[in-house]
Amino acid sequence: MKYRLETEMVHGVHQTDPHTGALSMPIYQTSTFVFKDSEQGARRFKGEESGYIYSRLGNPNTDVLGEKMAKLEGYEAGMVTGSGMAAVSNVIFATAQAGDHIIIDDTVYGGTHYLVEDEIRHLSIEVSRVDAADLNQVAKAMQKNTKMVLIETPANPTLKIIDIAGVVDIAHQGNALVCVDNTFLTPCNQLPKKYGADIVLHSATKFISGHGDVVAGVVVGQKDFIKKAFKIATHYGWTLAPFNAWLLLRGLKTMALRVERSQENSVQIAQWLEKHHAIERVYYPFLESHPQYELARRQQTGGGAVIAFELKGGYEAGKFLMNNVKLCTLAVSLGDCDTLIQHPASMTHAGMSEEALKEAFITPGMVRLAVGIEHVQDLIEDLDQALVKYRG
Ligand code: LCS
Repeated sequence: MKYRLETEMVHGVHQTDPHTGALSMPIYQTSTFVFKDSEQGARRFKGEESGYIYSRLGNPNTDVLGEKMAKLEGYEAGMVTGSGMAAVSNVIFATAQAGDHIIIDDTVYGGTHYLVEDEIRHLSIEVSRVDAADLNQVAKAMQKNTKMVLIETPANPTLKIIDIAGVVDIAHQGNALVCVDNTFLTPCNQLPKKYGADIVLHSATKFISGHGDVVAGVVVGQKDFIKKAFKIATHYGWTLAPFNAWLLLRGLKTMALRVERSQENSVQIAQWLEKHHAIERVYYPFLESHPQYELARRQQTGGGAVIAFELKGGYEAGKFLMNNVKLCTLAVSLGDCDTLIQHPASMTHAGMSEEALKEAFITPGMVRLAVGIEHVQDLIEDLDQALVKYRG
């Protein structure tokens, strides 16, 4: 029986302990698993018998989390990694080798940008950076050896929206796979599979954890692809610890509620910011002023819980705001219960060149607010007291 997403997030894949009946899955905090005899060990290594061997090669907590995420995103299989960046690396390594070509949107999390620019290019994997919101640019960048197109939508930190179905159409004509980083929206708000995406990845550090206490990643896709990606992850050692997987399984149970609350807060804050005299511009997908509002409404079921904005006083005013909020916390990351505020140009995206920042429309004055689940009025009052104090 297939239930609605909110129910699947609570129940989903079976986690009750068959030995004790414990409702909450035990934490299999073990590095290795005991064999009955040498023959069994040999059979497991040969793949003739299913069963656990060693936690880098598989562990009940990490396996269940991968399976659950695959189910939620609507794919055949899933796996987890030690960080969101390990998930991005994993997808690139599983799709492209030296001599191949990948396309990546020009607005992505800083870490993803650095990975591609500082590491992947040196492995003789060709990379084209394009504005994938303009489908002509994707079509133009396609080459015979293009293996994968990687996009974030909404993009970090500008909230640019990319037409997933449009990108898939172009990529598939050239036999390239499309990977969507769905960190900002989660399956609660966007199912890239519906639009034909081949692979979905997450920084599970964000909404899946929800409590700011784990760094982790998720990759889901077709069985064969995940098998290949998993092999690579075990070789490179991108494994997630069992306890971290357990925390994420717990996080998933409340994800729908947290996402709902934080995005209700976000809508109200975005609308309030838009009317504030100190604010120049607000970027939030479900504001009618967002340049891709129609696309966001079509592709997403919610606007998410990240808002970017620019102050009339520019960078100085933004710095003042970040140093004078009392409830919003000055920290990077997003998707937590706590509202976090940060400055992309000097923090999450600080290592990008001036030119790359310009291409991505990450302006020096842009501030990013990752909205949490606090009472919205407290958040608005906190932002207001800091905004009105500024005397530029
Ligand atoms: N993908 C997206 C969209 C992200 O926002 C991040 C991290 C990653 C991948 C990498 O995940 P990690 O390895 O950190 O789990 N984004 C961060 C951010 O915006 N602030 O701090 C980290």
